[in-house]
Amino acid sequence: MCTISLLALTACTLLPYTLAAPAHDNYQKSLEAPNKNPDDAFDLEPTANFAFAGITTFAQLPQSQCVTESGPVDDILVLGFPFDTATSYRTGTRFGPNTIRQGSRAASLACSGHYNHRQSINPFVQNISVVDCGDLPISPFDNSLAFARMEEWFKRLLWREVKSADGRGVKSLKIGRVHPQIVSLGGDHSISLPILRALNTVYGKVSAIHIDAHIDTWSPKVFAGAEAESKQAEFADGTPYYWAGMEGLLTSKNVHAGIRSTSDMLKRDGVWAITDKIRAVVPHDEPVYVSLDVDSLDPAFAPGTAGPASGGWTPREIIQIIIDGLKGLNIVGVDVVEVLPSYDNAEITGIAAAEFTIEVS
Ligand SMILES: [Mn+2]
Repeated sequence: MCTISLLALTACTLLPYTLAAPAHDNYQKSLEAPNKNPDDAFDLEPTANFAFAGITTFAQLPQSQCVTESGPVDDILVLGFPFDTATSYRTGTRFGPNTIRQGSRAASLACSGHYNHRQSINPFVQNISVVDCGDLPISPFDNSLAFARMEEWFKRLLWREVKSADGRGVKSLKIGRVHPQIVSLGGDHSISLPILRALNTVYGKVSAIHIDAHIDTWSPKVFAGAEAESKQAEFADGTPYYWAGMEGLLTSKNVHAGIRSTSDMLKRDGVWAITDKIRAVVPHDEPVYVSLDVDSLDPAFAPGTAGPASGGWTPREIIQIIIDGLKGLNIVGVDVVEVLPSYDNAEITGIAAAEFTIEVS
């Protein structure tokens, strides 16, 4: 009988082949290739397993020294922000960009060489050029210097001419020319502020879709303390959207999603109610910025993050919200932040963050 154990099942399944198959059939090729001319080279055509070969860039994209080179840039630029000195709790998100890159190795394989089955597109071959620009050089010693430099680097990339003749980047109605779309990998969440300051020079006010466990609009007087006696202490991972609002970088049509106090809405009304709400608030034809903090996930799905909060979403829910909630919006910039590898067992958070980055880009 073949139902007693897996071992017995395997033995019974293999037995007929063992008896019926000729000694040298073509069912599987042997690495030794005994009938092959020994002078022939091995077949070295790329296979699916090549996802795990070579140097790690995001989704195995070509790497470009965008920051130091001059001339036109590609349509979409993946850019790392190894910065975590504005973190209020766990430190170490400066290593987040490379964790997301590592997580993307499996993601690119799952997408069959970048083909995205969920959205039925291959974002990397649709006449759009995408490169991994590596990480920005950011000071870990002086946050005011770091913020100024993040803004300036971002601005310089944003204002570079786009390579493709038909301008597949993001068109600014305000400026009337095409700019690259920059996908930022964090880093703690404070990086959103210099990015939004830089985007403001091209797009003016943008509407933010901020997906996070926390509001990140804390009053600096509360977050840093009323007696902080340091202006710089008011710029932290819990205050970027407070400052973005106060500095006039945002429209009045913004969304927080994933905040723990709204988890009941997901349970009560489901993912579709949240996507409907996002689409009802955010304008469809005006510039939108998407900021995705991985702590919006439950710590079960994102142990590697700086500010974990229980009772969060699943990756499946966030992916669905990205696909259906953001469809057709005029997205001018994206960040995926707060990945912290030292707490990230089995690359759980890095893989989820990579998947989000692919879906949202
Ligand atoms: Mn956050």
